[in-house]
Amino acid sequence: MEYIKGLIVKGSGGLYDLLCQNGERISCRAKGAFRHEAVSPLVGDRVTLLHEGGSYVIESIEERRNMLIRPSIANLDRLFIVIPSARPEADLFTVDKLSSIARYNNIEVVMIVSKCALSRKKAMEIADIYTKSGFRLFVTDSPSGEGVENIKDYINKECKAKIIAFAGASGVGKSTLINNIFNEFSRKTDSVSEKTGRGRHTTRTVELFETENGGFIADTPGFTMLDFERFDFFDLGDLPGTFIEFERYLGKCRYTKCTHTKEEGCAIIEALERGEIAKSRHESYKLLYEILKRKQPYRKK
Ligand SMILES: Nc1nc2c(ncn2[C@@H]2O[C@H](COP(=O)(O)OP(=O)(O)O)[C@@H](O)[C@H]2O)c(=O)[nH]1
Ligand SMILES: [Mg+2]
Ligand SMILES: [Zn+2]
Repeated sequence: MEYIKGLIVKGSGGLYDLLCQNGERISCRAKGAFRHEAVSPLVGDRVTLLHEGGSYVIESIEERRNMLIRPSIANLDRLFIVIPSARPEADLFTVDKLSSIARYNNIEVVMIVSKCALSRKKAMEIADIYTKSGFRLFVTDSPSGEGVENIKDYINKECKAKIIAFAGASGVGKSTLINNIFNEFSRKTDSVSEKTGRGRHTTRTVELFETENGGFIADTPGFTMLDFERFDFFDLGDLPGTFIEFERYLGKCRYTKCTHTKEEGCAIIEALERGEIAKSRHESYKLLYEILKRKQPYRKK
């Protein structure tokens, strides 16, 4: 009997692929008891394996730093949200929603404006919104390779031994970008998009690929399925704190119960009027506010 530590890099149909500390890759199942405890191992989980009689079983899961339900992944350190300048048209509300969910889960968000050559004007507009809001941002174009080296440098330097994922609506260029950044993954990520059909992903499978600096990267099937009523989301009271650029104004409104949607003397609305907060971000905030207001109070995990 022997215990081994590993990281789940792939999982489907109850079968998991693990990368062990000694570099070995093992395929195995989880112990049956997980089913009764209503936990199931996720990609990104750090686990202990029991090796007995020639077979391996996942015995325990280390406490998670965070988890997202869709895309289904645990212990994410950084989320790259890909926003196209065109084709498909950027959906900033969904971007802001995902960024709030990530922030609530203590996942740092980096924005990537993709396909910038399709509309330089729109790319600049989007870049302005998110740099003003305090996000790290890259602008890329895959056909010409513009911006790709910058992201690669950033990942190599700032994401050592970290788990990172690319998210964004279907067709925004996630897989293409990942292939350009990490040539060594080309075959693997390509085969994923071939099987499922470009832009029409039906799979929810997430797989981690090892990067040069000991980190891991996940391509995801998009976030169109991210779902508000589910438990990866949060309560109304948590909402203002998930907008990083609101932080310096919070606590400065005239009313202590200010919702920052329409009140007189609201420090956030005043900042918006002075141009310090982007209009589209505040629009997303108001929409999220309305949705969360209607939602049943969230029961903590
Ligand atoms: N013009 C242009 N097309 C791109 C760019 N990146 C990806 N594409 C194309 O957009 C489509 C969707 O790309 P894909 O990487 O599969 O998107 P994903 O669904 O986000 O993974 C494909 O036809 C790509 O060739 C880009 O930077 N510029
Ligand atoms: Mg893809
Ligand atoms: Zn306010």
